[in-house]
Amino acid sequence: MTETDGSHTLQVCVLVPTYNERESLPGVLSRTRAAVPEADILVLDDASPDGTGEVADAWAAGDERVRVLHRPGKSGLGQAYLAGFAWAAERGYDAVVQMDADGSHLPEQLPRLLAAADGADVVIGSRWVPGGAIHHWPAHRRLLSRGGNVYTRVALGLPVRDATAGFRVYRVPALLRLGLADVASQGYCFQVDLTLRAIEQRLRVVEVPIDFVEREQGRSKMGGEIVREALLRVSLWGLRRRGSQLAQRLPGRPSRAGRRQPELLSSGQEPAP
Ligand SMILES: Nc1nc2c(ncn2[C@@H]2O[C@H](COP(=O)(O)OP(=O)(O)O)[C@@H](O)[C@H]2O)c(=O)[nH]1
Ligand SMILES: [Mg+2]
Repeated sequence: MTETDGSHTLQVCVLVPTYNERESLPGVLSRTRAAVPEADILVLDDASPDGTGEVADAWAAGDERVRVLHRPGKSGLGQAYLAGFAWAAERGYDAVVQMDADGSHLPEQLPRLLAAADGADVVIGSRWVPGGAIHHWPAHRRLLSRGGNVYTRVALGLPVRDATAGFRVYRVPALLRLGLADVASQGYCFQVDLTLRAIEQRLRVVEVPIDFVEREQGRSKMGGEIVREALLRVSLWGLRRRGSQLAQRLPGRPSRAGRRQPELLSSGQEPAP
């Protein structure tokens, strides 16, 4: 995407993962085209039984900026995004956007996220920073998101308020430094995994407030299994991080150069020599 309004000049590909989103997808595509007309869109469909892939193909036939990657079957949000990242990197995009297909992420707020990407490697559209909001979520989902983020922040020592957020921008060269080949996480955990990797690589991570709106059509694909995966993996990563921090403080062990306190890690400073 080459914007001429001065806000940013990035070639952008918006990645939209879909599984059974045939009612929601057309609205999201048309709103995205209106909000960021110069961006390309890649729909990542996992052979949705409801025919979402065909709906996407019909759109792509009438709009050369919309493309569809058909994947053979449901293999989770994380794997779909990894395929999308590889697709965009091969084609030389400067930045990729992660955006849900169910309308929860407002395409109208994309320009705000992209503007922030001018000075950052990772932009997280955050529900849990001042100005961020969640609309039409029942109390139990709010609690799950809030509790999950507080736990993640404490367990991992991350300087991020909404590590599970799925509305993001990544600069592609920065993304390629995250060692994506061994990412195995799936649902919310995928977002936490990449946040942790970004912080550990000392990428410039910023959070921008967004309005998250509960879907009006279709059903959520995230269930108890996805929550359990996140809890288990985050706990293991937390133990690993705490363990390695402790090991560095033991007498006789020189502290490893380049390791800094988590609070400083998203400042965008260059790693210590
Ligand atoms: N390609 C693909 N997309 C998925 C998969 N699971 C979920 N999605 C998409 O990921 C986005 C977020 O999922 P959703 O069910 O809305 O999660 P929730 O917002 O946390 O309830 C939606 O666009 C889904 O269609 C999957 O296995 N494969
Ligand atoms: Mg959703």
